[in-house]
Amino acid sequence: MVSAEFLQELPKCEHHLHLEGTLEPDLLFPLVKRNNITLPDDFPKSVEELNEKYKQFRDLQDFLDYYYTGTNVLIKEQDFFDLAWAYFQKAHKQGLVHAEVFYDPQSHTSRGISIETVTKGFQRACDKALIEFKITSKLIMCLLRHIEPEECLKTIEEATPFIKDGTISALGLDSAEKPFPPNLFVECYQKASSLNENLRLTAHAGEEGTAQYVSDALDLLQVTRIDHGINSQYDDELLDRLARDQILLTICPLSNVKLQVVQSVSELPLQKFLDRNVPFSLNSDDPAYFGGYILENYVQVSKDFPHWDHKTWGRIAKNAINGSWCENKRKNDLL
Ligand code: ES4
Ligand code: ZN
Repeated sequence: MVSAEFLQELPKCEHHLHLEGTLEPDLLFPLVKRNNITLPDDFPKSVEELNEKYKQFRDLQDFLDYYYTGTNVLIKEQDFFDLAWAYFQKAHKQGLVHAEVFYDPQSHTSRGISIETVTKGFQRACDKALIEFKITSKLIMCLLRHIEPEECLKTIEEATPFIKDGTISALGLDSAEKPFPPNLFVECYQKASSLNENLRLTAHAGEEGTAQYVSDALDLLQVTRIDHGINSQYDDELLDRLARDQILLTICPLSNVKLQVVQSVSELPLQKFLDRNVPFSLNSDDPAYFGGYILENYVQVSKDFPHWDHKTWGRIAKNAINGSWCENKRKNDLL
C-alpha cells in the first residue's frame, strides 16, 4: 500500500465538491449567531450533537434535508466568502492544486439572496486561493433537480451575466436524482449553452439512478462529464463509450459510504474502470457531512485497494489533471 505521505504529495484536482457541503458545524453555529437565524426546533443544538447526526445518513434525501437547512445560515457575501475560503485553506494543506467547485444558486435565491451576492462571495475566495496558494479553480453552477425546470430557466436568466463573462465556467445538475431524470432538463441545458459556447456541461447521474440516467445525461443534455456515475458499471456498452470519449467520472468514495450507496469503498468499481480505461477522479462531495476532504478520500481508497502501486496512483492523478477544465497551459504545468 502506498503511504499517506505519498498521497499528500500527489498533485490533486477536485471536480466534485459542493461549496455548501463544506459548511462545518463549527462555522454553522457562529453564522447562526452572526445572522440571527432561527433553526428548526428539532435541529441539533451544538457542534457535538450535529456531528453525531452526520455519522450516518439513511440515503441521499436524508442527507439533503440537513444540507438544505445548513445553507439557510448563509446570508451575506462575506458568509459565502468565509465558507469557500475555509475550504481552500483545508484543501491546500492536503495538496490540492486545482478545484472545480459546485454551488447551488437556487438554495439562496429561493430565500431572497441574489445570485450576485453568492457568486461574488465565492469568486472572491477563488481569487484569494489563486494568489495565496496558487490553486486554480472554476465555478460550476448547479440546478436543483427537485425544482421545476421552468423555474430553473429563470435561474439561468438571472445567471446570464456570469455565464456570459465566464465567471460561471460550467453547468451541473444535483439534488435528489431518481425522481428527476435528465430528460426534464434538456431545455435548461440548451438555453445555458446558447449563452456561451465555452460553457462546460456536467450532471450528477448514476449515483442512485441507473446506467440509463448516465446515457441520457450524455445523449440528451450533451454533458462531457458525469458526477458519480458508478452505476455505469452495469452497462458494458456505456463503459466502452465512456472510455472511447474519455468522459470523466467524478467519484466520491466517502460520500457513497455515508449515503449507503455502497457498504464499503472496496465495493466501488474502480478496478473495473481502470481496466477498461474509463477515466475517473476521486473527490469529497460534501466533506463537512461525509467525514473527509480530498486527502481522506484518497487515503480511504488506498486502504481498500492496497495493491495499487505508485504507478497506478500516478495514472489516477494524471487522469484527474487531463479531465480538468483548466487551460492547456495549466494542465501541462501540472502534468
Ligand atoms: C449532493 Cl451527494 C449529492 N448528490 C446530489 N446532490 C447533492 N447536493 C449536494 N450533495
Ligand atoms: Zn455531489
